[in-house]
Amino acid sequence: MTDKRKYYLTTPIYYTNGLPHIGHTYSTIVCDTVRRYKRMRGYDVVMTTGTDEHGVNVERSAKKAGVPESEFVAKMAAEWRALWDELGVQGDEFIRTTDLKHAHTVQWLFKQCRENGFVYPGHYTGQYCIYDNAYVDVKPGENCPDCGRSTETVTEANYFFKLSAFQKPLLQWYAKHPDFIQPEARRNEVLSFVEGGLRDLSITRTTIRWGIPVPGEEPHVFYVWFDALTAYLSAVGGPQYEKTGFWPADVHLVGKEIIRFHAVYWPAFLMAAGLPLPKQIWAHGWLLMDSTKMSKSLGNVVRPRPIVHVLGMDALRYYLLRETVFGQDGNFSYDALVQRYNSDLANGLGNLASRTAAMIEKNSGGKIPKPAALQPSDSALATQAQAAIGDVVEQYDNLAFSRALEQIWSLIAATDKYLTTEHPWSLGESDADQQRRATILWTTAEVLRIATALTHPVLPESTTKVWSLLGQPGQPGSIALDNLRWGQLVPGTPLGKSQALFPRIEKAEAIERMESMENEAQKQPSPAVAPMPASTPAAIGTAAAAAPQATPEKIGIEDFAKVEMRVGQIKTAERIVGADKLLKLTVDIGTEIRQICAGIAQYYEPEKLIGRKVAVVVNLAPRKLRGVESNGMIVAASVGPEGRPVLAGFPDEDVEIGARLK
Ligand code: ME8
Repeated sequence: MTDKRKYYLTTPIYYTNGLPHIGHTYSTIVCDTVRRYKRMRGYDVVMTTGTDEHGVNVERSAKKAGVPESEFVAKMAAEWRALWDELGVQGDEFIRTTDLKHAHTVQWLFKQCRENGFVYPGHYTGQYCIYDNAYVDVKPGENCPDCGRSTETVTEANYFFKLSAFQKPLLQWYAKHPDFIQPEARRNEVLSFVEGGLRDLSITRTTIRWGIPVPGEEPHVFYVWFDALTAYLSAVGGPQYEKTGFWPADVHLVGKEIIRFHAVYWPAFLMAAGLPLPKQIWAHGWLLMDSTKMSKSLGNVVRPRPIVHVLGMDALRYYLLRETVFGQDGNFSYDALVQRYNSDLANGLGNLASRTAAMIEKNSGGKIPKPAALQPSDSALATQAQAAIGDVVEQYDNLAFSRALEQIWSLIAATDKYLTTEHPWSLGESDADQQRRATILWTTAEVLRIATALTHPVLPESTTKVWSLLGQPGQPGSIALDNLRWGQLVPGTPLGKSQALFPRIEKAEAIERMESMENEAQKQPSPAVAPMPASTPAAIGTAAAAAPQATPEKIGIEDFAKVEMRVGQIKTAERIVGADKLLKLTVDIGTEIRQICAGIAQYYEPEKLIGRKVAVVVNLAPRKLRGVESNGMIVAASVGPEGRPVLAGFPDEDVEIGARLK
């Protein structure tokens, strides 16, 4: 049992139809900084990030890459994860919307909303592009903005969420919780949106296949935001959220373009289900490139990897938090990045740390010296450092990162100035001089210790190095900020090994290296688009049987365990008019009778299949084949060059229907 205060914060879950750029990196680094800071304040913190993997765009991207959606999103999610590791992001939970526990949470939330009377069946009408298989946001008669082809007005069955019923409750909630939406400008924007009236929301689709099925209502799948937002709850226990104690979230941190979904839809879904609401939604500004929002669709993106490669992860973290006022838009430029790196990190923190260590090494045998009585100049610095502790804590609390860093850096600048004024290097060897030098060096090292602890949430890698250089035990992240005080640096502590911190770099050269890496990266196909091994099982129901491979891709047992295969018995079988390769089967899988289409019509007589036991993949997302719903897949070997299907079976024993194949 822990009696620590709990704190739960989230990044948006990012779409997997692209790779992360530094806009996404910004949100994630902010969250990671808050997470580290809150830990240092004694909270039991959970931070989640993750990937939003369903929907038409993923369906399309996977199709373009020529791979199944599941394979596509798995590769992309792995890339996102790897990148966060490289940036020192300590996410506690990486939630994917294709996780089973997430599907259960979405289905459960829907059930709660429905039972409480806030969900009803209806019809959605929109302009549909048959070529792209998606609704597009145009008027009747207009062409598809993506492919230019004509669109059709299509009406499909949907479930609707009664958002209109929540106008009053939401306005009351905002009034009672004035800090719910931050910053103020976004709050005003949301208020006027809600005051203008709310329309009910379509939350399922029957034209999309790649989504979480609505139980018992196939082919309905959940549509975008009902699925995505619920990830915040899935990450901390889903229906069992009370057990983890992390719901409601303390803050959902998002970019300003998705504030409405978070501050209107999400609280309405939660109210409808009778669940507690998050405490705050914080919408930050955008990183701009030449005054335009950096975004995948515009293609004006800068990726984090080249920056981390050339300047280190802390340089990017520092730049993003120092250069932009949190909440407002900020411009990105390589020039300003390298400028900050050289002036603040190499010449600022890095230089102070290495010269302090060198002076202690030389004058005090590598041990922290013992100070004598402080002079006014020492005390002035002590006062400034002590005040910085309280101020910086307050600024972190208000997510005012740039101000926090500004204050720490003015402490560093004051210390540089102090050293110049006191010039300990020109003191002699008399007792008084030695004592004075010891006092100056101790004071300098003490400022450095405090600045290091305060900067740790932003610069985890380099502050850990400075910490050990000062001979401090453990990690700066494990100290309690509430106990940080001036005067705790213990004389006699041996210094640790010195390590390179921020080597100065020539600006033009650094920019050239980063830009050329970025250009190279832009030319590469995304990992999910790169050629991948074809899938091997001769699956009937999929379009084509794959050729055998010389070296199939290895998977772990946990991957295999995701495929739920069971013994099924064919109950009925019939041909499908207009589809000469397909049979429509009904199959008993123990718990229910499923309708499954199988591409075996040219090789098996339907009537001879009745009663036959077959292996069935039961947890495959339902799909339509030639307009007929198929909910599962029959397993077969693919034989010969034409891929003749031979049903897998159980000739030796009368196996029980529903038995799992493992
Ligand atoms: O919207 N500047 O995902 P997404 C700052 N899946 N932040 C930026 C940015 C920029 N130029 N570009 C992106 C989605 N971001 C949904 C979210 S949440 C339940 C579902 C950041 O991949 C910012 O946090 O488009 C923004 O809100 C998010 O990335 C959008 O990521």
